[in-house]
Parts: sequence; C-alpha cells; structure tokens
Amino acid sequence: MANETGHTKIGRPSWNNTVDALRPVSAVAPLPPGDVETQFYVSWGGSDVGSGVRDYTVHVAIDSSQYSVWLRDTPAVSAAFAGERGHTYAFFSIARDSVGNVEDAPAVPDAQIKIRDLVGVGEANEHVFALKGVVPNPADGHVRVAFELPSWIPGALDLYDVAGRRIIHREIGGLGPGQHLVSLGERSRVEPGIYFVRLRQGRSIATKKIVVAR
Ligand SMILES: [Ca+2]
Repeated sequence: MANETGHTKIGRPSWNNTVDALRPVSAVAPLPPGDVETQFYVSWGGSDVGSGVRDYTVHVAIDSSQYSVWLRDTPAVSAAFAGERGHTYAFFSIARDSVGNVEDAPAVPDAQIKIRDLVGVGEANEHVFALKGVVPNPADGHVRVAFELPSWIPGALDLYDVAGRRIIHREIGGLGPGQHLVSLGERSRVEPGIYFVRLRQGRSIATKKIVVAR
C-alpha cells in the first residue's frame, strides 16, 4: 500500500502500486451425502481481484446452532472434519486478500452435510416401525437404542425412569426410513438402573424395558 508521498510502506513484491479496494470471494465446495462416514473432507476456494487471496476463515454450525470458527486465517483449501452421527453440519468460508479486505459472510451456508444414524445399508428395502432394544444389552451409560423407521414422519425417542419421569427426550424427525442407532446418553451418561425407552412416530408407539448396567 502506498502512503501520501508515494512511498511503499509494506513491501509486497507482487502488489505495491495500486490500492486494492475489492473484497475477495470464496465458497466451500458441496459435501457428499453423509450416510456412512463420520469423518469427511471439507474443501473451499476463492479468488480476488487485486492483491489475491491471502487466507480463509471457515465457519461451521452444528444442527442450526450459531456459527463458530472452525479454521481461522488458514492458507489451506481443504481439511478433514470429524462429525458425529445424527448431526447436521453447515459450513461457509470467508476469504481475506493480501491487503486485508475481508469477504462478507453469506446469507446461507455454502455447504451442508447430515451424518445419518444408520446401522446398516439397504435403504432400498421396505422398512417398518420397530423398537429393537439397546445395544449392547444390558446398556452401558450411553444407552444406544436400535430401531427402524418406515418414513420421514417426525418422531421422538424418550427415556423414562421407573417412576415414570422422563429423563431424556430426543427428536428423530430427520432420520427417515431405515435402521437407526441413536445414543441417548451422549451428553451425560445415564446412571445404572431400570428404565423404559419409548419410540414414537406419528401414531406408532413402542415401549421397551431396559437395564443400564455399570
Ligand atoms: Ca482484493
């Protein structure tokens, strides 16, 4: 950048004569369908008129939460991301050019991926409504519940204690047809004891007594 007397203050060999007032543009590339792998590669790229792209800051939002910075000021254009089953991840990138112009955040994410809770493959088959139980059985503190859904109708998975109090509630609307394995104790482990798991989707309801062991 040049000062008033025309002397160059910052010695960038490839960019030292003209003022670059134009912001760069960038985007995260589309992501693959998240049916199987919990780890995937995110890649992005951009361009800039003037001084050129210096680096990128990549943001991520989990399940429609607020965006947070995943990678800050990185010159890289791809990185591995480790997600978890049953969650949706949305990404966008912000490019910065070599004189410090920063791209505006987009109104919608550049790319999104949903990592499904699939137990097996075979989505082409007909599926039924079925609560199969916990895996392993008796359950550990994570209480992984295996079930099958026939449709995309919204539903819920609930865990009740023997006194009938609901301990955990989990929406399962986005899972869709297929075999699923969902952990109810992923945020805080469930104490040992006897519980009831209730699966509900539309008018279908199934309940199973389970044991959580130490
Ligand atoms: Ca520029």
